[in-house]
Amino acid sequence: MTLGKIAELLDNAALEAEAIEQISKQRILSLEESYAVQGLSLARRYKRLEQFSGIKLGFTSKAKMEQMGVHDLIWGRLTDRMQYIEDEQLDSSQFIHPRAEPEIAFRLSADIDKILDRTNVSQYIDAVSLAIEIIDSRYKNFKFSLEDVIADNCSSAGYILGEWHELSTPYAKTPISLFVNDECIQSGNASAILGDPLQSVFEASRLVIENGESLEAGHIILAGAATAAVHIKAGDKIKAKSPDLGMIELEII
Ligand code: OOG
Ligand code: MG
Repeated sequence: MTLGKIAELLDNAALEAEAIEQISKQRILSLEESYAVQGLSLARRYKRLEQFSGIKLGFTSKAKMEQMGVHDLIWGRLTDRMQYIEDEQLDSSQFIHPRAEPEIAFRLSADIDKILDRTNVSQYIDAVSLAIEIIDSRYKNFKFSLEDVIADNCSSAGYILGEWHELSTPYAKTPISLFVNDECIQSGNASAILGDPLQSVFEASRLVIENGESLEAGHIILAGAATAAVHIKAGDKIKAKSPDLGMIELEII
């Protein structure tokens, strides 16, 4: 099976909301090949006029690593088509077995041209927000190897951003909880994300530079989930909350 064919299978699985067998059960992919498949499947989205909108990191918290049994940092690409706004309803029929997870998002104010660190980050990032990521593995039973999930664009399916706050907001240790139908299902802390979610920005800038991807002003970085993900279904009302970053609500139909 060629890398292009694998990209086509994964892209069609997402389009048709139909799960497929894990690629690793059919063909061994190296990490490099997995990222190449991801790039090829994104190229198919760009051809349909979806626009690159940023990158996401995955497995940046212990809660997520333990839930999914994968222990390496991964990164994927986001597009404008994946963004939902709060008043919009999320149509569950467009997904296979969607899950929601609470995250922190950062907004870029300048194009990334170097690896960021604490001394220069304020020249590149101007805002932070609470976010909900919708993940939806294209593999049956939401089961995958590291290589599988990378090829599948790290299960990226959707994201919702809360209100933007200045970078001086005390977000780094803010408590974050996720409610389904007003019941708190997950609670954690932003510091679960690599010790400080800003660390995800540094990692993202390194990955972007190393991989020749361009991350520009206006794009976003999703730092990774602070807690394990929860299943969502039609009829659910999802809410993420932080005392410092506010609240996001989303209705699933
Ligand atoms: C892979 C994506 C992981 C995160 O925030 O850790 C991720 C998955 O769990 O399906 O988005
Ligand atoms: Mg995530």
